[in-house]
Amino acid sequence: ALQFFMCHICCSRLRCPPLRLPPVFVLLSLQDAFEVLAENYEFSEMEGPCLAFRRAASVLKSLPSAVESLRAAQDLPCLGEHTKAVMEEILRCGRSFEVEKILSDERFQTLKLFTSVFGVGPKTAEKWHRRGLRSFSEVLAEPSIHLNRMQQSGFLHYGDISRAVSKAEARAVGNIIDEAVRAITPDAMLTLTGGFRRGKEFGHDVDLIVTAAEPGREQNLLSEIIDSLKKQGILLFCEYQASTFDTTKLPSHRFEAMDHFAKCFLILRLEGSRVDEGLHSAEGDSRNWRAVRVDLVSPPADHFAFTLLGWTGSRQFERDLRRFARLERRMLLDNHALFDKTKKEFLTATTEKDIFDHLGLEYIEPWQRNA
Ligand code: TTP
Ligand code: MN
Ligand code: MN
Ligand code: MN
Repeated sequence: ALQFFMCHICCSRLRCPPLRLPPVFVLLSLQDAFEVLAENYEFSEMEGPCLAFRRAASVLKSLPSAVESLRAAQDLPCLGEHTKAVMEEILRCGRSFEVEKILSDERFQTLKLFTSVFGVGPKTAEKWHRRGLRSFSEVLAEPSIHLNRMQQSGFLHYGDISRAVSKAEARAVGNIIDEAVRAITPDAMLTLTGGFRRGKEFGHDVDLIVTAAEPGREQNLLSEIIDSLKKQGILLFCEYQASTFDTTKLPSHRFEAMDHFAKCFLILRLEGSRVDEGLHSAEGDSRNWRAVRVDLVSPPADHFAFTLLGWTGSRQFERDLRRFARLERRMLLDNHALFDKTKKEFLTATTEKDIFDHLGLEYIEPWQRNA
């Protein structure tokens, strides 16, 4: 039987499944309010307003201090009418009727709960909700629902993988993969990317890039790493996606488009990382390990810089950078390449700095990319 427990207090408030309590509201920050609105639009597949609120949250984040007056709010860029109205309401009364309505909305709460499971996206969550399902136990007890492998692992390791990963745990995972890589070939290179490269203390997973010294030599690398992890008995889940990369294809316009380099989504068993589970602890649970989500991507060496820039994130930073490239420079940028539409040619890069140079931008340090 699948076992799971709910955790409401580990990682960031908005990432966690909502508390099923009567709607008693703590004072919301503007940023949190915008995130709730964005997520609600995402659940309704309304990309325009969703991105508008994400951008608004990002603008607030970039400010040296919190916006506390309507006057300060008036001068901010990138804010539409709707955003301004919500902002005004919160600055005036300390709360927003619209946001509170969403937070206490049964559909929003259920979709948030379901999408907190690894492998469950908005579409699946919506489908389960439409069938009248409201809790994990109802989903798991429903005979007509077929969970795919990823979702099964998502439920099985729910407690562990919804708990934040610390920097020390990310380092430990990095060391395990690094050892596996060095046993396979001496000339491969492992690079930590994602939120931890941006200097974050906690993350929801560990993102790593593995490349060989020469283009083409990376081909079997991921499969061999996976084999090694399997032999060590620490591979709890693996979805491997072979490369579909085509050097002649133009970079994608759409940010959420598929990544073409070989990659895998893993759940690893990390030994010696027992977290004090406190009240959440199941009776008699004294294991000395936790499950950790790991993403591995393996580009050919000559495309490494684009992958590093693309996977370092944040998502909002990547969106903004690609938008800037397209609108200000007539260039297409994605995780694989940079194409100059005026010159009609691909621009090469061996470092991230080369890419910023092509875009006519000063180098932006990873810790400055937390948009
Ligand atoms: P995430 O790991 O989702 O996010 P994060 O590391 O910034 O934050 P967290 O601490 O919550 O893990 O994604 C990191 C970057 O990887 C993000 O900018 C998008 C990119 N990415 C792709 O480009 N393609 C993919 O298939 C995946 C899974 C991620
Ligand atoms: Mn959590
Ligand atoms: Mn990450
Ligand atoms: Mn990731």
